[in-house]
Amino acid sequence: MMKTTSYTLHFYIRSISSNILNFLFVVSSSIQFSLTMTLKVYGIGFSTCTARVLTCLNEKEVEYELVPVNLGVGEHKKPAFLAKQPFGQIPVLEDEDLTLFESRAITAYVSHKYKDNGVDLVRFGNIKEAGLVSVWIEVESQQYNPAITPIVSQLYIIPMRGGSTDHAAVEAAAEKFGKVLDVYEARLTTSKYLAGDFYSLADLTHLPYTYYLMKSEWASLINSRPHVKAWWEDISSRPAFTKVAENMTLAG
Ligand code: GS8
Repeated sequence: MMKTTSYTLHFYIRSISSNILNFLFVVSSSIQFSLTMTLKVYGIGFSTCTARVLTCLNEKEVEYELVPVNLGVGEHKKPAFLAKQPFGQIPVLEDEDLTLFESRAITAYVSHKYKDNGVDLVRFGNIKEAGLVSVWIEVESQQYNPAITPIVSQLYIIPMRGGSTDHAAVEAAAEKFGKVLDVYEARLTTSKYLAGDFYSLADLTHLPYTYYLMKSEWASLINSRPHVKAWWEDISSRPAFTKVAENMTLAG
């Protein structure tokens, strides 16, 4: 009788301790899961290149923490930040032991790492479509961005830093940007989006600078080209971007 009671007690204690162990295992793995899963983006909501990264993370339905970098006090030029981004610019992405900078490279990484989440931004299943996505990502970086940046910079960034807009420079830049947009207009008469009839990283990467341009009188550059205008209205109304745009407060 004594022996049976002792066995039962022993079994009971073992089963409680194994339940506690299971519980602790579940708790510790979920803590570990959340610690390893949360990406950190160092940047600021109003920054165009930060907005590019955040929009991509939203499209891929990936959780992130935005770690503010105080540009006003030059935090991005201090050693702690330079250790992450040697050129002293935002954004930076930290994924566990990996540190990445250059917003377009970050969006490519996120699109590949989270292949099975959200929208397929780089067309994994189709090498030709993937090739066209790469082409238009390059076009943004090599043609569109250099042409639009001087306009946005003159209108918003220089005044934010206490300078004044050089309107002659804006007009000269607008003329050059118009020529780039003529190529876009022709392209967008043949497909709904830049790389084909599907939304991709190629479209996404254009969002932040164009958003600020559209807040200015130079929105007419986009609005006067019907296919570019329709494309803009489509891509800028995606929830992944409208959420980010709420913090893009550089332009009134
Ligand atoms: C450009 C980064 C950049 O210009 C990228 O990440 O795509 N090619 C890089 N960052 C700007 C903010 S962009 O909104 C920046 O950090 N400016 C502050 C500075 O240069 O001092």
